[in-house]
Amino acid sequence: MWDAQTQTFARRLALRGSRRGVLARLGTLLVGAAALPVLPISRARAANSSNPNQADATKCDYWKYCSMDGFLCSCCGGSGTDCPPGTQISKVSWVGTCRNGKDGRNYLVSYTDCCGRSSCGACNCNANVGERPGYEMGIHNDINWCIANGETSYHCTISLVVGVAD
Ligand code: ABN
Repeated sequence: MWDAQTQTFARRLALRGSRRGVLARLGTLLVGAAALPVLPISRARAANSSNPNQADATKCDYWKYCSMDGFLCSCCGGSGTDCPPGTQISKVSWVGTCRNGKDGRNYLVSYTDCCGRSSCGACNCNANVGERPGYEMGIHNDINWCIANGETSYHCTISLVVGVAD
């Protein structure tokens, strides 16, 4: 049954065009399918786990972590807003817009990596709301921004509410 169906399909395909044409279309299909998982749009939309009503800085679903990508400094000897001792704040930040369930408003939040010590490894948080690829630098989080510093090793990430967004 499977053989018969495959045979019929192959015959129809052969009748419709040249072998080269069929191979070209098949190639396009394969390349397209392989590219799908790396398309930035599918990755950016992948996660929206933040909870507008969560306000615990050690929890990844804290409302202001909606564009976070990294280890939470509040789990690494620092706080939600301060780098841990022995680390330096990165010269480059990225921003996101997150909704605070307390007043229902959207806030501009900046995220900054803390540098100079090896990876903290605790409370990994990857939320990514509104995140875009590197060519939109200010909203790209999936990179070690400590590369802008003398001390390039990445430890953890902090975040600050910058202001009301709407
Ligand atoms: N901006 C946070 C980060 C650091 C290292 C690697 C990926 C993401």
